[in-house]
Amino acid sequence: MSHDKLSEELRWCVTMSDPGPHVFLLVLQPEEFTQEEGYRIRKILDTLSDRSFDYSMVLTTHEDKRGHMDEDHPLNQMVRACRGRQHLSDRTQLIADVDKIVKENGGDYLTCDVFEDTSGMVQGKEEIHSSKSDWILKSSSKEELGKDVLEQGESAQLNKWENIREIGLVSLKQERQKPSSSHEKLSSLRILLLGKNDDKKSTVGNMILQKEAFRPAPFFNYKQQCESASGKVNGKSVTVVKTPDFFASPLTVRSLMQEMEKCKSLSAPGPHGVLLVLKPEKFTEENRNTFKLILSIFGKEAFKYSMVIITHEGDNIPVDKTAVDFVEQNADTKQLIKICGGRYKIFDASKIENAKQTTELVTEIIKMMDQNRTCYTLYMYMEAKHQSELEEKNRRIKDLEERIRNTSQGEFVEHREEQILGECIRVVLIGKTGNGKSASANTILGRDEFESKISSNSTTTVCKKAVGKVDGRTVSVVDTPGLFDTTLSNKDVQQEIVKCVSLSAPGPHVFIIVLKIGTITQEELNALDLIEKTFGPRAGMFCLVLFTRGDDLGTMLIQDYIGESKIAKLQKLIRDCGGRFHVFNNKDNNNRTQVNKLLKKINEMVSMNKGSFYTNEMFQEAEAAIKRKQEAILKEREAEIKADMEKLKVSHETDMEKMKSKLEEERLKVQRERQLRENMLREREEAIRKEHEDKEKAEKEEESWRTKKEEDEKLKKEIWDTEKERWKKR
Ligand SMILES: Nc1nc2c(ncn2[C@@H]2O[C@H](COP(=O)(O)OP(=O)(O)OP(=O)(O)O)[C@@H](O)[C@H]2O)c(=O)[nH]1
Ligand SMILES: [Mg+2]
Repeated sequence: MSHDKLSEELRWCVTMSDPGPHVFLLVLQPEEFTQEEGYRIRKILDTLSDRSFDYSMVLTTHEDKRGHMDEDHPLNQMVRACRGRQHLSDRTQLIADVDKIVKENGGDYLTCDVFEDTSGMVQGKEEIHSSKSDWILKSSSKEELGKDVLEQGESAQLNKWENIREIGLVSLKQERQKPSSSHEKLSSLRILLLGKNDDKKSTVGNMILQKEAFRPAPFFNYKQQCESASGKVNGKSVTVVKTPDFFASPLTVRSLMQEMEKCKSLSAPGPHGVLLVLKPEKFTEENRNTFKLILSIFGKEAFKYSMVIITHEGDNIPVDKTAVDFVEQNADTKQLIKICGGRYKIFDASKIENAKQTTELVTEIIKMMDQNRTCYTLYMYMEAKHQSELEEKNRRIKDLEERIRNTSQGEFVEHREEQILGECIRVVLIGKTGNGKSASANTILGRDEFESKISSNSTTTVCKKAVGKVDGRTVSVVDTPGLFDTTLSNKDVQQEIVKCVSLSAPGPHVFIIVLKIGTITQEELNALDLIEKTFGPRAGMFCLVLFTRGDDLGTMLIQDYIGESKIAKLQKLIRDCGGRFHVFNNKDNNNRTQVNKLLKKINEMVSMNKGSFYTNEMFQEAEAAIKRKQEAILKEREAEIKADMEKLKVSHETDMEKMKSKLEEERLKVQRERQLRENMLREREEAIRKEHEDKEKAEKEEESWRTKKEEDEKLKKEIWDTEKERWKKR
């Protein structure tokens, strides 16, 4: 590991064990431990404190063979340096050993003043001493630590992050208690560069360090990671951390936060200045918001450590004037500068070697440090994180409180009337259109609350509730439309039922099924089925049948009317309703006896039900049962369809097979016939050819016979002529 890297790592470790470690565990492997490693460990521990070894213990992870080792073996030397403390890997004993060290040191731990730059230790002995002097002994008991944490309202169960925060709380207390000296802090100035343009950030970083420490990434190679470089400015150590281009990258807020945490660890324990590098002409509102987002991830405190760096190029333009003009004109930049406490600096990127610019910037950062009295620390980051979590929790609590308030207020409004009137009996009237539900509701209440009239259409179209007194008892009545008439869809019926059950919240004590004396149609009987199905099997205990048009009964008793009825479904319905029925003559609405008798029956039912009532859950249960039944029917139907399909398939396949074999037969027949025809044709051709050949042969023979005859004739003639000549010559 390079010196720079080692220094960086140490700084991070020191930050993580803030306010200071109680124990250093030197984890060593006996057989592989060399003299050189021993020197290195001593160097690191000496750098941290003169008394580091008082807090150290050797932990060997392998079997201890020290007994067989030479007295001067580097491991033995290290154990002696650690005041003879050595531990073999045994977890239970380890804690006891650590406790022993803490006790021996009187509960002290090692700490360092705001974790000054430890890079000095690798650069020269003088600096090692100055760094060493920063370390002081601090005392803290567990109780004190717990108190700090409790002051911040933390729970006892601290998770990993909360532990870091716990450390941070103590650290901040110390930071705040300590007067800050900018010159002390300048010995390790840490600067974080944020910005869209990698080129510009590199330029600014190089200008600060006065060397080519950063190289801008080629435009096609976007740099995803933070880079850090250190150097000396006016003899002081400066670390610059360049962040990646968070603006152009497709980073999510989460990965952006992770990357920012990495950047922060590179500038641990925290940057003294966060420089927002921007190019005047390219700065947009979107960029400003991204800057704000990044800074808000660091927390509100981060703005106190921020400064806007405006880069400008070209000697020919009076830089200051243009940039100042720009700042004046560009509202987005102006706003960003404002939230950064009005701090901004204009850098001429074309004058990279101009040390004056760097000195001025460093002076500005020192000024900022003097104002802040500390650097931006891990604590602040954790605090910001914690704060935003707290705000989110508070917001959620407020939301919940609001909802609870609204709900209880709503219920209060709904039940206020009932509460004023006292204990309430909740009634819902259901039944076919025109059966007299509204008229019965009016009779119960003793006033014309609901519209009731003869009509071919539904008079009542929506559920409505009214409250009144019956025989000194409060009764809330919900009138409903003809829910079980065939005109409404199942979904509409269900919605209306939920509504009417909710209207009589927390649930109706009784459903009054309203029927009228007279002919009961098939449609009405179907509706009765539907009522039973819809409300579920448990609804019967909350139901009562009310007959209207009692005036039509004349002298007949309702019991006789029911007894004489040949409609089995009606009998069943009354049975299912626990034998509860009643009759109203709504034309005689001043007759309170009929109402009081009804209420008596209802009261008996309520006491039998021990005051329980029908709830939406029961309805949902019934609904679910119906759904299950429907699904079962559907499944059955599906199975039937499947079986039918299967049958069809089989018969189709058989048909197909038959068809196929028939087709094959046909094909073979055709093939055979064709073959036959072809054979016949071939034979015929053969015969013709033969005939033709015979004819040709005969012709040829005739020709040859003719030729031979002619030749014979000719020969005969020649012989004759020759003979004739001879005869003449004789
Ligand atoms: N004679 C007589 N008529 C009644 C009785 N009850 C209701 N009626 C009449 O029947 C008709 C319908 O009554 P409603 O109360 O509107 O019936 P409903 O069930 O509310 O009807 P919808 O609101 O359409 O569902 C009205 O003309 C009432 O006057 C009764 O007991 N006797
Ligand atoms: Mg009505």
